[in-house]
Amino acid sequence: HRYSTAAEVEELITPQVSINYTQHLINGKFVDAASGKTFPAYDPRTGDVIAHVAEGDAEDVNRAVAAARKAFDEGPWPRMTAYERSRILLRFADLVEKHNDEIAALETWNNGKPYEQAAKAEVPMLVRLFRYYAGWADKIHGLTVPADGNYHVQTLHEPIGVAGQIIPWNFPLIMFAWKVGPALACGNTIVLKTAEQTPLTALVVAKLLHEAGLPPGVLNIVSGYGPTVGVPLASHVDVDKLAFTGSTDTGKVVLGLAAKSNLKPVTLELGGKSPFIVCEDADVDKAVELAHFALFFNQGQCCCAGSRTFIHERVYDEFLEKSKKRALRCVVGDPFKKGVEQGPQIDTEQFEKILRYIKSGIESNATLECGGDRLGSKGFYVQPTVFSNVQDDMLIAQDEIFGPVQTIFKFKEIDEVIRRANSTRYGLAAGVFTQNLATANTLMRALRAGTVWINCFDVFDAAIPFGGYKMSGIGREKGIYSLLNYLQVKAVVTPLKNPAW
Ligand code: TXE
Repeated sequence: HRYSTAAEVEELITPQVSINYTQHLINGKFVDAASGKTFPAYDPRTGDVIAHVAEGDAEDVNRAVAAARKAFDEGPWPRMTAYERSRILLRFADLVEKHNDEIAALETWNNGKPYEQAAKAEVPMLVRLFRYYAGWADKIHGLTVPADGNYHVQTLHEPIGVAGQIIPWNFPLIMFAWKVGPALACGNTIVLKTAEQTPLTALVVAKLLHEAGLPPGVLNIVSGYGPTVGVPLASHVDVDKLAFTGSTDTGKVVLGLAAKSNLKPVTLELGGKSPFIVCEDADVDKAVELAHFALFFNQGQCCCAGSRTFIHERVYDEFLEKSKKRALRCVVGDPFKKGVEQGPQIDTEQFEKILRYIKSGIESNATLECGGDRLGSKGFYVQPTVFSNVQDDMLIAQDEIFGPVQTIFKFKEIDEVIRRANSTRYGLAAGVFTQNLATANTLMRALRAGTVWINCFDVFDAAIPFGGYKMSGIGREKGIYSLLNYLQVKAVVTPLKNPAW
């Protein structure tokens, strides 16, 4: 496989990037961990340590929650005018835009995603999302309700309180935006736990939020591991709402912790095994390109990756041949270089997990069309891999691999592919490739998934809701739907003195 070298791809003029923030952010200040401990952050290109970051535990979570509680109970944030909150979010978006390239470079350094994607997609998506929710801040309001009896009835939409938010490492900035944007627009305060693999960029953008005017204590960030920071946060009785994105197994754990502590409502965005269905009438070249993107984008580390590629038997052979060629053309290499499509996986754990699934695919007699091994001897690079002849009961057909491994299935009938696409514990997304309106209409209704992309994939506008059916999660993020996660509805009933009026 092609491993890009400096000679093959044009060198990027990498923006100067330095790591200025490694401490927790509590009550508007950067502070060391209570224990004084730190943990390493890595460069996935090499596995080298690039920073030592404050390592949180229950004491840091307590301090952060106390700050968030005070900022919520005593203000000014929830009591500020909605317009003023909106203006702070807009100023923040402008500041991020100004620092776009440095933030993107830090994201690439710590996460391994291609710099061009970080700079042109991830950071701009954060900006767009904050502008979107800034637009909502002063449009959140209750209703006047025509109830029976002589009463004036209204609803107040109030912020829910202190939000605990736990995010993963695959899109550190987008996950930050999806969680923090709507929570702030509604007037909540936050304790955020970033993923231990990617603690750095959230601290930089949080600093900018404060520069934009966010009062201290409104957004607190505690870095560290799941068992030592995530567990005390999910269990905290002063946290009023929990939002989590990550694996289904950990989602079950945090839901249990929320139930056992104070029954805080929980939204979960979990794993997936999304079908990508190419019908017999599809333009094969376009379908190949889109199916490739649906799976390989972000090193295959997407919860909604189109990871079960179902191909109609009439186009199967041609699709397979072209998909294999496409995977072999994929340029893998240093994510800071221009033209690189795939960087390293996030860490050694994910890297080894992917190689184990590839081995399992080979052992279960799926046909390895290309790839199948690590790439190079340094860092966490995996060859773009394609399996054909995949059967529904194979492990690689059922589990989330979360890497650059495309699995291709053959189907004959629409009813059959609907049944097979739905026979998974997940239900996050689905892709449908057809030019036939009736087929598209049938599939969009029949597929049990939170998003159905028709003749497109991974379209993530701020206004489009995202979330899962079944074990892919509870609730929706983005759009108007996310606001509901961060609001309480209060019914207010007043007797009418003069019912005639
Ligand atoms: O996930 P975890 P990991 C899937 C993907 C991946 C697998 C494992 O298949 O291979 O999950 O990845 C915090 N209490 N996804 O181990 O553990 C953790 O510190 C509270 C899908 O990274 O779920 C991090 O901040 N929190 C996914 C966050 O949970 C805990 C994105 C996610 O980590 C905790 C990432 C605990 N007991 C992985 N244990 C998606 N939906 O996009 C861990 N955490």
